[in-house]
Amino acid sequence: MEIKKGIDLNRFILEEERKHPEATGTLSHALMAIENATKIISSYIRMAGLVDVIGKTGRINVQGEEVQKLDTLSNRVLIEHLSGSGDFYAVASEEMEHALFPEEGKDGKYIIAIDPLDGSSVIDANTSVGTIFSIWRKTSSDESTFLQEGKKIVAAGYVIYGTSTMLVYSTGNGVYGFTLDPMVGTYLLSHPDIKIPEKGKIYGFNESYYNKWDERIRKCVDFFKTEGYTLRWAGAMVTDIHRTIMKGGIFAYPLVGSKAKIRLLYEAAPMAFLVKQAGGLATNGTEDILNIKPQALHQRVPVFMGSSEDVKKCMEIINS
Ligand code: AHM
Ligand code: MG
Repeated sequence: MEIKKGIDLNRFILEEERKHPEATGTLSHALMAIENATKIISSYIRMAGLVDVIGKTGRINVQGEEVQKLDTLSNRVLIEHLSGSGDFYAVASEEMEHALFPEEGKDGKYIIAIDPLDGSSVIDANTSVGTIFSIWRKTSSDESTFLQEGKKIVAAGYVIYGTSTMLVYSTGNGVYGFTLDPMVGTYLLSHPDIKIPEKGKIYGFNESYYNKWDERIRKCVDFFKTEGYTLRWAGAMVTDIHRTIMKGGIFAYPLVGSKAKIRLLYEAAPMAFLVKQAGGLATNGTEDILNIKPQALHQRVPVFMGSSEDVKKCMEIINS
């Protein structure tokens, strides 16, 4: 099929499904549920500042972070849309301590992990935030079904609520980007077959931790600076990774002291899947992120991902 720019996401999903005669349609339903939920989240975000969706709820989540109203709202909207179809057996969310089994009695084939609103600490500054999702096959009937390597992802994507709202996803067959036409309320294919440049000129590290990094990480950042790279840090992984995929370069969140920040299941694995599908690399410093089997739902990992040459150079320095 020749991929025409401008085709809407629903048609694209269905045409993809037709390429697999054995497909039952459940993955398509799942993707459409996310599509609809993220349109609603986008509309709330576009109204932020006018309606009462900004600010803290006063609760602390399982990550030990303050829960923003938009975190709760996004989590609820996604779960509502992911329930009821019978397609999903379980949902794990960065915002919930335990996975949810929303469809008791039905034997959904897929499980989904979500970061409902990534970058919520910058939402009140009106900068870009996002939603991250990954869809996997159910392998067992309890929470341990989520403890799978990223290479087993069936589909993953993110929505960036940026200058425009864009949904970027992959089912393991390239990366496709759809921009939401706000007048019509439809995602339209705007970025077919996205490829990350082999090398970029931007490094995205939170350099305020320079003194808390291992010396080898400092050397890596010093190298990029000497080479004339420029720093960009949005404070939202979706925004930083989207920029990295579009423009090239490297995004990293190394250990700060002995602590990692990025969550393997909700953030690192789906983003690594997309970056690799776009032709880039993603590692924790010693191994491919897609080969790491989580030991726990909320496990965190160091990440280095982006243009292949930049990630390779950084690993060369770190492992020398
Ligand atoms: P969140 O999902 O609670 O928003 O936290 C994850 C975010 C990432 O999106 C981002 O890369 C990182 O935390 C920002 O960290 P920092 O506070 O060091 O800028
Ligand atoms: Mg996040």
